[in-house]
Amino acid sequence: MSAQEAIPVFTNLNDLYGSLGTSLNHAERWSNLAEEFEKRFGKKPAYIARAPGRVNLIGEHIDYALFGVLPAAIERDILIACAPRDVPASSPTAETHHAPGSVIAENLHPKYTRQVFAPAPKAKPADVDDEVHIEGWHLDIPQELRWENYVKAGYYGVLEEHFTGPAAHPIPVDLLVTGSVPAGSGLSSSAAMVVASTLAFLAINGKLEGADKVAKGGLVKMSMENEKRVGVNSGGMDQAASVMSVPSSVLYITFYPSLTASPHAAARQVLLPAPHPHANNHPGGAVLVCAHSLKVSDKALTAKRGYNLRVVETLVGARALARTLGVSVGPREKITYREVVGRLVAETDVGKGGEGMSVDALMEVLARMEAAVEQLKPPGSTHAEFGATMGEMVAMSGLSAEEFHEVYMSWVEVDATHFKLYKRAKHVYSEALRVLQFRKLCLDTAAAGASASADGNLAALKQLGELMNESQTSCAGDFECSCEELDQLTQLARDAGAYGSRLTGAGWGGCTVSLVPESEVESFIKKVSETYPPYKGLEGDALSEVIFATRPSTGACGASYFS
Ligand code: NG1
Repeated sequence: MSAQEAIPVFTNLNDLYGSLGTSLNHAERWSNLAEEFEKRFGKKPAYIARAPGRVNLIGEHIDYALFGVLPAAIERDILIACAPRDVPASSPTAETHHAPGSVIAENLHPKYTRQVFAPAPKAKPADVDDEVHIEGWHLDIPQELRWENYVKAGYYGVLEEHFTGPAAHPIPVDLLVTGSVPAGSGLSSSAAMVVASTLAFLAINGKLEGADKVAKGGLVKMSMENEKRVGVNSGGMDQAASVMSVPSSVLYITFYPSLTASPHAAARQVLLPAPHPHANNHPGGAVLVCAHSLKVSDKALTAKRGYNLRVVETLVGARALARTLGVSVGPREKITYREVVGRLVAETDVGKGGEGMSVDALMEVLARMEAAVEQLKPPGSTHAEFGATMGEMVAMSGLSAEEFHEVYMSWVEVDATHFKLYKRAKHVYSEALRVLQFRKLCLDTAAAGASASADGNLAALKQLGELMNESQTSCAGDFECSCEELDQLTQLARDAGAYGSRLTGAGWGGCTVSLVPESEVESFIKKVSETYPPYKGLEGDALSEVIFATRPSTGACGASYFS
């Protein structure tokens, strides 16, 4: 894929979802959204922005250490129907919904109420003469969790990037949101919301056309920045997967030395994601099954002790490790674990548009890191479990307390007395290696033509499953981002016949992903639903809401109105 590619616009659902069967499942949602929009706003939507959630096969909590990951977009998505609102010239602009760039945002889900808001231009600096020069925008995004925060987060970036300077007036917008990605499930509903919102505001303001149009790479970058406005210092995997994915393919995303996302054809050949759980045209393939633990994990609310704390532990650990390995780090630089190994082996062409070291070289140096991270263990074994105190961590960083707080603590809030640098590093390096082993297994198996031989394919699938299981163990033990429910559900999935099963996404609740023999999907789902206690009593649609086979889908796109 190229970051320069334009965001596609579809005019029919078959092209969008890649198959007739799948598009039929979605057709009703789309037409219902368009009809409701017309009912509520008195006009047809001019554009429908779509952004999918994603499932991550392997590579958890390593995107912000700049290591590659292997996610795929899922069919479940967020849709935002929108249209410009005509504001009569004579209308009083004191009314919020008549102000420039004002938004009326509605949600098809009745629990999310209608919101009306308008961005306020920031005062122009005293030395700028221009009467209409806009320096920046203010859009109130409260700390508390509110659905429209995600809409505002997407809008904010569009305002800041495209509507500053002279006479920059965003147009008033009406929008209606609907979504099928379960919230707090680790399937990236938040990233899908932010990508869809960013896309909707770009489209409605004409920023997806012309010579300066925002392309896929630009949308990923804007969405990553925008998501930071709603609470977490996200690593970029979700936004990249939501924007760059192509149907029926796992995506290999790298973040260093630059963002690249390549559809992983070999993974497709080996895993053979099925268009439909009943499809049996490829014996020996496997399907991804997502299962919700029904423990809701709210990353934004628990960020101080969860996600953001892990980001800090991971970044400080990288600096501390660099020091013990004699790798140079700038005084205020937030070096990442990926950069540490790059400098360790004197990676040369980085920063000059080069691709950095080869995958083989990276695998080789990652294998050496298992021993190297031992140096991050604070003295004393109990200590190793509990981690370093703030004082010890500052000392390990080699910075003064003041510098340390400025570089590592000023941009994020954390709530902890001990920081487990060793355990987090152990997870990050081993997980980064597992991603590359997973990728290599797919490539080797496909190259050997083993996907045609049942034995070869089965052996590969078992090994892929084993890597997923190891990832779960590492997430639970070293990164401590699993929970009882996820541990139980992944075990039950293996007992029910999955090759491998692990949490997907940030963890602490949310979904698992299991690699399941294609021919056994139905019996697998049945067994898990009978043995996982929170699924007791669920059947029909209620059951398929929480456990479902999924097929990698296309990335973010727009659609003109469908009848
Ligand atoms: P979830 O919580 O599943 O959307 C989060 C981060 C990812 C990545 C994973 C862990 C956001 C938007 N996403 O995913 O970037 O770090 O955790 O692998 O914060």
